[in-house]
Amino acid sequence: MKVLFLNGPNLNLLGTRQPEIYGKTTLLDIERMVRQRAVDLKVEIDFRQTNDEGELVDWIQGSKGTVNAIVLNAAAYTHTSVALRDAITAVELPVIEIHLSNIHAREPFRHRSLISGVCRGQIAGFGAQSYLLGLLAAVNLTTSS
Ligand code: CA2
Repeated sequence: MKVLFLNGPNLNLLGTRQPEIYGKTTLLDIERMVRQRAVDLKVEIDFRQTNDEGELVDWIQGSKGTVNAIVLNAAAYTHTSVALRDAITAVELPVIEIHLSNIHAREPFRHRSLISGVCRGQIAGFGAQSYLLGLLAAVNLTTSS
């Protein structure tokens, strides 16, 4: 079983700025945590980050037939990208939307996700743990279907 983790814009800055919102953990720390848990679960991980919307779309399209599920922190594109929504719809794979922060408790423009309706579910507000919860959700979806 293989799970693709995709991370959107500015998540490469994690742990370096705005620690009051996003914590002090870097994206590399999170990747290590995910990989460690994946060993126990016997899951192969592909973990990527980009600041480019088109690259995210390309990665989602290219994942068909190569992974069992996608765990996606689309960052700001969550709230703006019809292109991502369309790519998720087209790929016909379970996509789990995750966020570090509770987007529903933040500014009104973050309450709306354009991708929620085409994802299998959303995990938000648990900091780095959101990634581990996303991994568990992906494993459960794949092994119970
Ligand atoms: O809470 C999340 O995971 C978000 O997806 C993070 C995005 C934000 O636009 C979403 O509304 C919620 C922002 C990621 C940028 O992260 C930064 C980290 C450090 C410094 C600056 C930005």
